Amino acid sequence: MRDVGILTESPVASDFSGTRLAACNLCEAICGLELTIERGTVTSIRGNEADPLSRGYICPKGVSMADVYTDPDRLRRPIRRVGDEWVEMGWDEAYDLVADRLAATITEHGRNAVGVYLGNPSAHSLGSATHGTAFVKSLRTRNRFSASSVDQIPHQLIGWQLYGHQLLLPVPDLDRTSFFLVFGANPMASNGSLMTAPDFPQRLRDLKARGGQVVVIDPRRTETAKVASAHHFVRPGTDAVVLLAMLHVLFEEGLTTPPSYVDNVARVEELVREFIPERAEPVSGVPADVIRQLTRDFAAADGAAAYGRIGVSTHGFGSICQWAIQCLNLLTGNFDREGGVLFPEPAVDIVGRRVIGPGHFDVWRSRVRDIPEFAGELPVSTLREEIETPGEGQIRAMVTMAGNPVLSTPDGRSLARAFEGLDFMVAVDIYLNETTRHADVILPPTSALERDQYDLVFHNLAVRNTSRYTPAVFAKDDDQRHDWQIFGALASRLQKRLDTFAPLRARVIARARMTASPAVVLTGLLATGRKVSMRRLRANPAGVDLGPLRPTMPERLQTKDKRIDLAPALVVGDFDRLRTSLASGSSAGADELLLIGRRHKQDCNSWMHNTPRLTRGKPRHHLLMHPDDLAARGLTDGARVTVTSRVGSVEVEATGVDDMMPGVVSLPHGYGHQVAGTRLAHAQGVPGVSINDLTDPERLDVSGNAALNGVPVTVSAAPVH
Ligand SMILES: Nc1nc2c(c(=O)[nH]1)N[C@H]1C(S)=C(S)[C@@H](COP(=O)(O)OP(=O)(O)OC[C@H]3O[C@@H](n4cnc5c(=O)[nH]c(N)nc54)[C@H](O)[C@@H]3O)O[C@H]1N2
Ligand SMILES: Nc1nc2c(c(=O)[nH]1)N[C@H]1C(S)=C(S)[C@@H](COP(=O)(O)OP(=O)(O)OC[C@H]3O[C@@H](n4cnc5c(=O)[nH]c(N)nc54)[C@H](O)[C@@H]3O)O[C@H]1N2
Ligand code: SF4
Ligand SMILES: [Mo]
Repeated sequence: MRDVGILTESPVASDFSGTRLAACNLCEAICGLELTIERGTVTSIRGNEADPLSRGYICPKGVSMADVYTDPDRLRRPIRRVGDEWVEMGWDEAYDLVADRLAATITEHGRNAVGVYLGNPSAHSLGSATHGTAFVKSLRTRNRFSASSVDQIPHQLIGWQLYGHQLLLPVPDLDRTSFFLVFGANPMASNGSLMTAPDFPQRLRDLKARGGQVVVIDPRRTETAKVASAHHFVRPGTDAVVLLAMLHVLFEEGLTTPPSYVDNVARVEELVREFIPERAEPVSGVPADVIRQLTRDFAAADGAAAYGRIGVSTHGFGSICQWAIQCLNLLTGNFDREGGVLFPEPAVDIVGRRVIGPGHFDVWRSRVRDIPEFAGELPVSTLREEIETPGEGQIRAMVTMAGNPVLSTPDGRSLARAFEGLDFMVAVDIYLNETTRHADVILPPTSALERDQYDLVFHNLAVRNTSRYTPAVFAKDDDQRHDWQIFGALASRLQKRLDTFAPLRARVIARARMTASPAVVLTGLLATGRKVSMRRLRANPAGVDLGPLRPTMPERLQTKDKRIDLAPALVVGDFDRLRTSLASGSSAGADELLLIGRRHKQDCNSWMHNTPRLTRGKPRHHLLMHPDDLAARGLTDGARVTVTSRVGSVEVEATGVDDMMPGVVSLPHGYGHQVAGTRLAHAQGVPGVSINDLTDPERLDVSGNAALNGVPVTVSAAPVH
């Protein structure tokens, strides 16, 4: 037997040879990894066969975990901008500088003058979950933003409205379902989202081998569509009418079997009455008979799960779509049943224990555009104007944490300009990039292999109940800091400068909370859950299996009356906007195309482009369009084209593929690297443009989530330079 480090949880010594277990933090699949280390250097990474959830799976990104650890471009010590130069500085000096500047901003202009943006890797770090959120709270600003509002806010809003908590989200029972209906997700490339399902490809093969069906609704014939039983094109932004027509058919044909704890079914029947499939067809491009048959097949299946992700979340009617998907599952008896959709029961019940609050909506609004908050956050689409518009409450200092909003949020180019106008900006990030280069100070935390990991968020969304704690593989250098240490240090320094009159007891408690390590906090959380102890997790670093998903309803509902109101006012109220949009017809003009995004297996949002392992091979940055759309514009395959939206314009190569629905074009997000000078040198050489120089911050769902998909654009030959 090889030494897999069981019970030896201290980081490896510099001359260590053997294997160690770790967890991949690059996507929601949270795969368990086995690292082979020779004399302190990682020589190979593979999937850990003994992991009860990921069962040995690994994707190309997981293999590059060690590249992040060794990357000479990765920041390890704080840097500060002096003129056009970046100079290293000591941690205490950096903390003091940041605390002084933030405290001065708050003293002079008030709490809301500090804006915060949390990026995606925040959700993948234990320290960020235990300490980052507390730091953000301690700022007591209303100007909180995150990548959630370019992602899954509609899910959270609907989870809160229907089930009483923003993170009480049912997950497809992928391993037992016999009908998997997918709207706007491409798990073959993304490895699943709000559905932690490592080794999605094998799980899908198993599903089909059981005789199950997979049906994909997507404007592109994606990698997932290609292995599905059926695929139907849908015009971007129009899924709501397809879903509502499906609900219409359920009622029309008497196929509804809602659970006893659901109210207002009749109200839903009334709401969807006008949405006949024949009306959905011309709007969406999905034939009426397909909608009818799909509904019948779904209702007849012995265990069916409807699921929708980025394609129908980052959508003008994301909340109606996510609500309708819940209704499909609820009304066909597929909610809270094996083979349908179920709620995971994680070892740390972040929902029931209120580790994260249930949610609220419209308790305050954005200052400039009057847009409601959700769960304490404002839509990131409003960030630029909150920085640039003078007046009481204007953002004058920014804190970004593990995010790159210049590439990942609508009209990122203008956001970059706004950052330049700030009085002060600090970024907690491991790289100098398109966003962090606008900061005055960058505080780089340790990277994933240097810290302890437990997935507080994703065990709550997984297709099987498991629990896993992996201690840091490598020790950090003395002059490195973990993210939780950075948040703790900043919070305490700010408190000293600002809360001098707070009661001593309150200050002591706050300080104790921020100085306990994430592992200590986790030990306490696990103890309250009583499912698995820290001791057991430490003895089983591959993870502990807690079994398949089980029915938990209605006990687990977080609503006051333990019932589900199927027709919440917020959703019903949004139907008027939908009707108006339908009455005004297609948003695209004669010459216009609709732009959507895409993800590739080897991409990781806007980062990881400085590892050659992931960037070699066929270029992935091209604009994909249907060959007929190319020909109609006199363009040929590979031509350089200008793509223009209301917001901006980019030049990029176009490729003709009949995988695209005619009238629809696609660009991946996270490209368009532009950091001049040192570091990120490799990413700088990665071609491509940022799709978010075209997406429009004015296009929002009722939840405040950005409608990144379905942006009207024109495409023409690029001028010869
Ligand atoms: N048009 C379009 N835009 C999109 C999307 C789309 O589909 N289409 N998708 C959206 C979605 S779903 C998301 S989640 C967002 C992502 O948006 P963001 O979260 O803003 O962007 P990321 O590219 O994930 O940026 C990650 C940042 O974290 C840093 N980082 C990596 N690891 C760590 C760490 O351990 N600690 C710290 N402190 N920093 C770290 C990286 O250097 C990088 O700067 O993009 C969104 N934007
Ligand atoms: N390899 C890789 N994996 C990732 C990431 C990554 O960057 N790279 N990012 C991670 C993150 S942060 C997230 S949130 C998840 C996202 O996970 P997914 O949602 O599975 O990822 P996408 O590939 O964005 O899938 C969105 C799909 O929606 C389609 N679409 C666009 N517009 C519409 C529409 O109007 N209607 C319909 N029905 N479909 C539409 C697109 O063609 C695309 O196939 O992936 C995660 N995993
Ligand atoms: S699927 Fe996701 S978690 Fe698994 S190895 Fe790939 S990037 Fe990492
Ligand atoms: Mo995301």
